[in-house]
Amino acid sequence: MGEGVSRRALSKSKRNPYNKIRFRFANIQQHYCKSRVPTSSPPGYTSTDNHSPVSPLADPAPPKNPLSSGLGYNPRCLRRDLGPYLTTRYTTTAQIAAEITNSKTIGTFQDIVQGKNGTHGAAHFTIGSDPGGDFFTSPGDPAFFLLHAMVDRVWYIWQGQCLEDRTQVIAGQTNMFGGGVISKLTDTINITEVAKEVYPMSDLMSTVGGPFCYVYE
Ligand SMILES: [Cu+2]
Repeated sequence: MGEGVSRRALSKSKRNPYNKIRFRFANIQQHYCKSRVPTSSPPGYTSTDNHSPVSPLADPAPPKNPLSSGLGYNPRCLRRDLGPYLTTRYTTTAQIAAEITNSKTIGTFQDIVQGKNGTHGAAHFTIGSDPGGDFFTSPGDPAFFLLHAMVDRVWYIWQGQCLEDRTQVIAGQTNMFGGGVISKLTDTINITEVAKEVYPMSDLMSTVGGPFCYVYE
């Protein structure tokens, strides 16, 4: 969805189930983009991305970051480029159910969910734009956290098909894109600035074990 889309144009497609969401985001854009650099936010919303880009895909491209690391101060309006193309193909209930029921091992499950036509990537590219479309800085868009809560929920449902066999299992390598060595449950997770605790993977496999205590209903 481009920035110039009017509410009236959006309201025409009444059958589109994404209408509600699109209205919401259109409102956010209209609110925040009145001034070039918003300086305050209504309660509950984050309006700006203050750092990045690192590897932008947005068109038009966001302004270049003053630091090569992408961590320099670079405030600008958050943008989204919502559209139904990917969601109607790759994040439907039927597709998610198939990802769960067709995956007998954690390796297959994560390869499908995170693969080319999987729900994870499709959800990211549905948000897209800036910073959501930047592989390295997509958490700068608050919608990132809703998206990943859904990925967590899908994993939770997959585990629930056989808790004994599917809770303490991981697959893949220690680096992205197959680099590093095979991951083990004794490998530790250290997210430095975000949380000071360091946990072995085995503590993080269950939503009701280790430091967690939540369920999806
Ligand atoms: Cu993601």
